[in-house]
Amino acid sequence: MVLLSKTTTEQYSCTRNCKGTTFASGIPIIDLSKPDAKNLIVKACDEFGFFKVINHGVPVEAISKLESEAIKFFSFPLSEKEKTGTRNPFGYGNKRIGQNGDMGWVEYLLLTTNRDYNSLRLSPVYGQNPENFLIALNDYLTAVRNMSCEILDLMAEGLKIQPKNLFSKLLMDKQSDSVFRLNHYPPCPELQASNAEDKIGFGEHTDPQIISVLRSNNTSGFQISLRDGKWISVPPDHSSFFINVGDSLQVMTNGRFRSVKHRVLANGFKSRLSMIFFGGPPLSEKIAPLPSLMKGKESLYKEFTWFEYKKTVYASRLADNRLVHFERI
Ligand code: GA4
Repeated sequence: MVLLSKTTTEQYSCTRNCKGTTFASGIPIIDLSKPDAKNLIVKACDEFGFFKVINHGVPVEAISKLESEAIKFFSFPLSEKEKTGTRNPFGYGNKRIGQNGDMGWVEYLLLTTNRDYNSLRLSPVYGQNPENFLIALNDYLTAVRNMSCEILDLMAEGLKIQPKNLFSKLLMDKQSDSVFRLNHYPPCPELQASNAEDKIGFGEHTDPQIISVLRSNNTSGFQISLRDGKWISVPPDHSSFFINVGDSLQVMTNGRFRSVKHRVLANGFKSRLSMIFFGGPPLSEKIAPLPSLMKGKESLYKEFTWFEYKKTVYASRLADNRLVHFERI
């Protein structure tokens, strides 16, 4: 049994599964319809950089339509999926993550969200009627972007930052450099043996952007790392969203909020499908600690543009700490 501090909404209760992974049945849960949401969001970001959102207002149909389009997409033969354009960085990818040698038990589709999907070749792989894929994608992204902005506004209010859209306006900007990712983790046959070791689906990393919004089907595998370095499994919940603080938000809060390290373990029997929206700022945006959050403390980071940070991100391996290059010594 691992003991954790009392969280925003409930006491973490942890059990160990047969492989010794700590399973947390309680993570901070934020009900967006409740008046105390803003304070609970701040508390969850202070403690974990991670929380689950319920009563989020994203229509169930928007989620299920995109999910079924994604299932159709991933069920095509590899050669067909590759015709949609291989990742560079956008497009279809299989096992290779990024450009620097990271591998995982995963296939994915990585897309820009600037509402111009010309980069996507409208191949029949996107379904009998490829337009349906784009409509589902657009509906989902609109709803999830709006929810992300609501969360960021509540966060700013909770932090007493003015104006309250200081974070959300970066995502609403036409030039916002946000990214969307569909990840499919097929069942991994190697894991079916009773003595099999864990296998990495998507290796440990932090997300570089401001905020990440994850939704998955009901297959487990997602884990977060606590401040003491222990990994805990997050029980899946297909009707909720999971929110991660990204590196840029860590910098803007001068290290107060933590960009949470996370990873996905492959499953021997069930497919996992996840959809992640990474809310990022425009390329020219300057990222630096907000003076109102410094309160006499020294700035921990040098100012950089999102463009500069992205260059560092794409030159790095998944598990690297990318912010060290921007820390003040
Ligand atoms: C992690 C978060 C997002 O999935 C992503 C990833 C990106 C990629 O898949 O191309 C990176 C990774 C992510 C960080 C380090 C580099 C770049 C893979 C990788 C090895 C789209 C992102 O923005 O950064």
